[in-house]
Amino acid sequence: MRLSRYFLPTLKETPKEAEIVSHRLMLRAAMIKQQSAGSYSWLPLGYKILRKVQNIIEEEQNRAGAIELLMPTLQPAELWRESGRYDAYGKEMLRISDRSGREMVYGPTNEEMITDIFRASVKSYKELPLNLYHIQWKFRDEIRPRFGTMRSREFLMKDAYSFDLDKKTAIASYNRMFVAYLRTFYRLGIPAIPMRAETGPIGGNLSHEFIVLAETGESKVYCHADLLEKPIPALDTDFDADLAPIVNDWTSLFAATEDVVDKDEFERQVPKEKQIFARGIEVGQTFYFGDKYSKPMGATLTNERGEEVAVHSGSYGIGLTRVVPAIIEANHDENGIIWPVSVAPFELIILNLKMGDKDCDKACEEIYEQLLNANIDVLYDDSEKGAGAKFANADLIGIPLQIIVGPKNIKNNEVELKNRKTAERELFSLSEIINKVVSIIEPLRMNKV
Ligand code: 5CA
Repeated sequence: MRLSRYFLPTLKETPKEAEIVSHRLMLRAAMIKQQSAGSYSWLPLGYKILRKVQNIIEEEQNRAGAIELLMPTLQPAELWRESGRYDAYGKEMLRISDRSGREMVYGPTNEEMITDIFRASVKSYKELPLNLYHIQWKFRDEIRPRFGTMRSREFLMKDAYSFDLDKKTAIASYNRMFVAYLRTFYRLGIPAIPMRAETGPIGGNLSHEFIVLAETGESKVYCHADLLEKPIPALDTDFDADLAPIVNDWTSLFAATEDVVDKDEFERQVPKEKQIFARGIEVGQTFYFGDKYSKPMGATLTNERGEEVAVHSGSYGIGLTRVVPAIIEANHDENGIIWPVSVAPFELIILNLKMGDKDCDKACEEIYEQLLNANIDVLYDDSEKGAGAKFANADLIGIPLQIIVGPKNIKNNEVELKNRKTAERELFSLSEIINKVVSIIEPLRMNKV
């Protein structure tokens, strides 16, 4: 992409309304624009990141055996009456009626609708286990939408729903999502710690919130410091095997949100030097709620003994539009964002420090072509701005690698390669630079697991 043909209306001034760094940087880097309270447009740069986040989530959901579908945003109120949540959900649910007075809701979550899909077509226990997920916009009329897309009213969520014959197999499904989440958040550049959590309006009695430690987080959490060092399940993890050992390993160390924890118990169980009492961002949550929806909605199956039983379910959410600011909270400095390569909107930016200089222009065009051919996601800053403005802009939008092409170095057929994270700069000849870039970027795409 050439910057001169892109749409990137970055801001010089820091917007006053933004209270936390990720919100400020998302506005300044022209990733989002507020449209009304808690509702945002995703501008091209932000949308490109959101799509990369979505791809990683899909890859890991699919790897764990979940199957993607797509349900509508508007749902009939009858479904919510069947489960009993139409009245219970309260003011957070946006209620609408159509031209014939039919009551609808803008889905805050999809337990009811997925249970309806399940009961319409699954009849035999032999079709289980089944895990269906979608990535769709949700609406919750939050009292205090704030921090940009971190807590918004309209937000993009991945929600998966598992169906099993009994509690034992349902826990195995829960474990598959638990392990998939460890891998997903690691690849997104925000290793998240699973913590025992309150179940709220979703229900059930087994739940974990996946928390990224950050000072600006809204959750208060207690956890054991060794959880920060735990290895992430590897790429070759067999999702058909028993994953309980991995889950037990993670859950054997103390980790819980303030809502469910007894502080004395924490202080008794965790040695003083290992105690972490901190703030965190909840990027995902997993629930096992048994037959809470299947029973009232009649989602039953005949088991091996010919008995009719309500199916056991869980649901598993990730807020994509919250993940993006969470990545920024964990990856930035005073100059701007530092994207992990796995989600970077572009992997590399070419800075032409002197547009109109024949040698600079020629070198930039050649590098740009060669990088495209090498499958590097590259942005070429071919704007007429001065060198200082280009440096500041590249640092602000956080592209992991910069190739700096200036009139002095190009006389020796050399360009500079700058690493956004370490700020290291090194000179390379035009003949070396492409291979060098490929060798740096390729291993980082998967984020090592
Ligand atoms: N049905 C279940 C799991 S699919 C569910 O809705 N869980 S949830 O309420 O915990 O939401 C799942 C995730 O969506 C949260 O972990 C969070 O990452 C995200 N989320 C929830 N509310 C908001 C919000 N107002 N703004 C941004 N993201 C949100």
